[in-house]
Amino acid sequence: MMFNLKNKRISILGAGKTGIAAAEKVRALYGIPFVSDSGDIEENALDWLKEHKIKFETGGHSDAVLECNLMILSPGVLPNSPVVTKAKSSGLTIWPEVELACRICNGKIIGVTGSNGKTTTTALIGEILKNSGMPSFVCGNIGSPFIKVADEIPANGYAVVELSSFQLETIDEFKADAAVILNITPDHLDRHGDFERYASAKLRIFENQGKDDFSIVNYDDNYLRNRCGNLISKTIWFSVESKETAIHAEPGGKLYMDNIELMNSNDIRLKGVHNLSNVCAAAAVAKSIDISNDIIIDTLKTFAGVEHRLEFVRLIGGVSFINDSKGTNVDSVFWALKAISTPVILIAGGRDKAGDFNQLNGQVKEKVKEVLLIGEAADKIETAWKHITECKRANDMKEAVSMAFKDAGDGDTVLLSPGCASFDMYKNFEERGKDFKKAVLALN
Ligand code: UMA
Repeated sequence: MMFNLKNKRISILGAGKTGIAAAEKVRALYGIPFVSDSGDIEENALDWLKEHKIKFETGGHSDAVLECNLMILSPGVLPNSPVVTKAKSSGLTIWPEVELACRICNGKIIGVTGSNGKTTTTALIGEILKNSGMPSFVCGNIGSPFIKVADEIPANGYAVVELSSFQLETIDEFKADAAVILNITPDHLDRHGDFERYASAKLRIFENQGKDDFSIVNYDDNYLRNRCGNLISKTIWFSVESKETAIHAEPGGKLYMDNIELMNSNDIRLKGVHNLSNVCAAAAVAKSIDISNDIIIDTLKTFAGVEHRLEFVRLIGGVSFINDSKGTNVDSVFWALKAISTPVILIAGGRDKAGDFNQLNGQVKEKVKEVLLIGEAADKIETAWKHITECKRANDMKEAVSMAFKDAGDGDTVLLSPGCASFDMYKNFEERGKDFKKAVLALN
């Protein structure tokens, strides 16, 4: 039964996309929201709060947030921050936004997490569902909070939810009917402290599943293979390295489903081995909900990927420009470089998330002829790579793009794959990617 919000006082921490969407939903379902932000609230959101006479505070979380029946956390709020710790010790129920969304959702939930590829895979699953004619809503970390649509999903419909470790870390009974973990490599160590805690947050996606639910797991990821062998749910393994799994694909060969040949890997529009792995995961989800092979094949032939994820921008003077602004961790830079076969001029940097850039030394040495460094992490990255490739500094994106174009030769690729968060220079990675594209399109 749907969780009843009527007349409940709900404190919402954070007034970004998530917090405002949560406040809208609480209000629509007759609850009483109180929105609290440690910083400022954007003008539009502020206008909306005032228009609907919703109580709010800015510049810090006061004890007023404790006067509630339920506290909802935006993903950016640390679960061990003073205010949350205080709320916990006073016995309050504290949920992440996705927990509340799950409890007001009548439809089925497909949850997708992983360190890399989750946006592409979520979008691809959404596309397959759309093409199958099933009611479906793509949401979550991909950009539009789950809470926004949760109660609009019919019983025969699906929420396809991209889930981050931030969202999963504090779940209670959140359950996905089909849950995917694509891979786990170090990310967000600045927040989680260490890899084990980060990985454990991600693995919570399987925690509340029952024997009729599906867990879809990457067999090629050693860590996942070791940790996910004994899940209660029905596990579907996928692989691009082993033929042992029911769903597997060979780069340049075939994609197999239930060990039956589905199509040629080369006919899949998304390119790169990492994407082949994402495709296998999406196909496994589709299979778990009985979508026909024809729809899966047609979608894989046409789906071109998502903005800011290895997005081709322009070819000018023999130089290709690729926007991978969504590449916010070290591992995503690895996969971006792996997907490109030409010499690369790499634009990297931003706000560091305790990433280990030395891990890329082999690839950088082999492929990257020059690195243009931007943002706060410039010093750290330069220290890691100055002995293996040329490192230069740029003051902003426009300068980085123009320096890259000047230094690039015929057949080279200029790749923006920052390996860092964007928040030191931009509002988010989308703004960073758009700024890159603007600078590229202005070249002549
Ligand atoms: N804030 C507080 N108290 C705190 C911390 C922050 O009030 O202790 C306030 C800030 O002042 C700010 C607001 O919270 O006003 C921001 O909230 P938020 O950081 O949770 O961001 P949202 O705008 O709600 O966006 C979030 C996700 N952001 C993060 O996880 C940091 C978005 O993912 C997501 O698209 C959106 O919800 C919709 O679900 C972005 C992201 O960077 C893309 N995700 C990380 C990633 O992909 O690596 C996890």
